[in-house]
Amino acid sequence: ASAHIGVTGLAVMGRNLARNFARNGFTVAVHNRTPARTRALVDEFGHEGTFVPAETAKELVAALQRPRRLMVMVQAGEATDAVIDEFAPLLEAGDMIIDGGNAHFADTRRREAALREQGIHFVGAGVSGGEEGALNGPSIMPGGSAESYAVLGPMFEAISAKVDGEPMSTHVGTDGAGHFVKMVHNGIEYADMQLIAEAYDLLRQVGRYTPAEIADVFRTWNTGRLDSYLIEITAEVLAHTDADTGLPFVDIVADAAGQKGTGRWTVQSALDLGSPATAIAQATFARAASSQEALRTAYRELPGGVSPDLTRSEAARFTAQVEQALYASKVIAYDQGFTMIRDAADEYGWDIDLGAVAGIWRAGCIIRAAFLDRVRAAYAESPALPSLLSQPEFAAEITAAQVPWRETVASATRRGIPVPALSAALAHYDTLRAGRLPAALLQGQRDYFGAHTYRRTDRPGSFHTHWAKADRPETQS
Ligand code: NBP
Repeated sequence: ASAHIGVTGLAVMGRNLARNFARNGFTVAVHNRTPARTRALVDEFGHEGTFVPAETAKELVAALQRPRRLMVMVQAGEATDAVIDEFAPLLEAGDMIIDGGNAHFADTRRREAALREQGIHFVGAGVSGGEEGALNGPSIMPGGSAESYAVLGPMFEAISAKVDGEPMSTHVGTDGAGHFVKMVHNGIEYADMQLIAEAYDLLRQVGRYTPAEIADVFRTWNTGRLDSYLIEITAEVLAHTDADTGLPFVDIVADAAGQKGTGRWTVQSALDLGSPATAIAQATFARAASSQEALRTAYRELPGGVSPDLTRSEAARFTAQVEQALYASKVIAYDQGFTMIRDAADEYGWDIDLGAVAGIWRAGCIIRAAFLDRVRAAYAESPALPSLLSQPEFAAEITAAQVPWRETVASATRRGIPVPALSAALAHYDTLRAGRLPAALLQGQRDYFGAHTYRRTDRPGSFHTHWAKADRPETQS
């Protein structure tokens, strides 16, 4: 047995990860349900490193050094369970199964608990960066036991993306923590993309800029605090012209957004945790709404607002406002994501270093952004920071952005331009900022119809008002 690691599942992700391991000097045993893929990998890329092709699960296991490390890169869901059921009986205590697919963290928790009974370490590892990241350096978010990270960490760190030599891999936390963090990464990605899309829409409809001009605006923004992969690719998409029609590419694409489910999972988890991830939720619903054809037809002719033309200098001023609104909303969306991770850590008993999470998102993943280095530093300085807005620098930026942020959302609303994520982020800010919320009235309503009781501001205890009685007496329970 000579292989440092085995990879089973050699579609785009598995094949590229196997090549990445091999290019970094690891001997990689490779296997796929359909053996043609295994042969194709070795034929095409065998020269890149040392591969040990295996036709069967038994052969793959026999090729692995102890403790055996087996990375599963198959379709998430039933396929992952089928592969685990096939391999687990061939492994022994101390061996490790790594699931690098996009599993739901609850499945990872279930699988980890079951395999732990057999002494097998099950490591749910979030792998971001798509096909390109898998090959050239992904951001890796592994969960599972600390013992498993002691063995796997150096291998993950070797193949991961780097920032100034620092690897984009860290032991996120136990059992499903890695897949949870990967899920939230994707939820934040949904919010970031939607916020950028809303900013584009405003520049187009209010500023009356062309897609090519907006591409230039994004290029400029990309040299400042918004510097990120998503802003960079947005500029490229907006600058692209459709070859068939000569029209801006963005104008010939059907405006119905797809989704593969990680945004939805994030929102479902946020609801379960009671974590107010509203910008992420609105971004997910915005995709859903865009695909509701019949509803859109039913609403289409209804009146909206008015959109007076701006002078060029007014448009330039508006553009600067939108940058402020986008940045402030982005800080809120990330803050919602980090809050969710903290809430989940409390719920599931994970010890998650939020600064380390921000750190491994600086490269190799879709939400990579210059701004994450400041998030990392903020949590490194105060690990218990309740919110990014508790940090003076972020608080000062949001304070400065406040008026233009409101102006942007107000302009959009007056004109009837939908800004669900920008306005949800602003509402989140105002909700948490408020000295007193109408939640007090909700408590009154709940007590009225359901005797749900309320707490008072002036003394401890739980109270109920007997609403049906004429004098509405209050009792303490
Ligand atoms: P797919 O998700 O398309 O899965 C294809 C692989 O799963 C093939 O190797 C296939 O084998 C294998 N497979 C299936 Br389907 N059912 C199986 C079964 N019952 N037993 C054994 N093998 C089975 O591949 P992918 O796009 O490379 O993604 C792999 C994982 O990585 C997924 O969980 C995905 O969500 C995740 N991921 C993907 C990306 C991305 O950009 N694509 C990014 C990040 C994470 P076969 O060749 O015999 O059909």
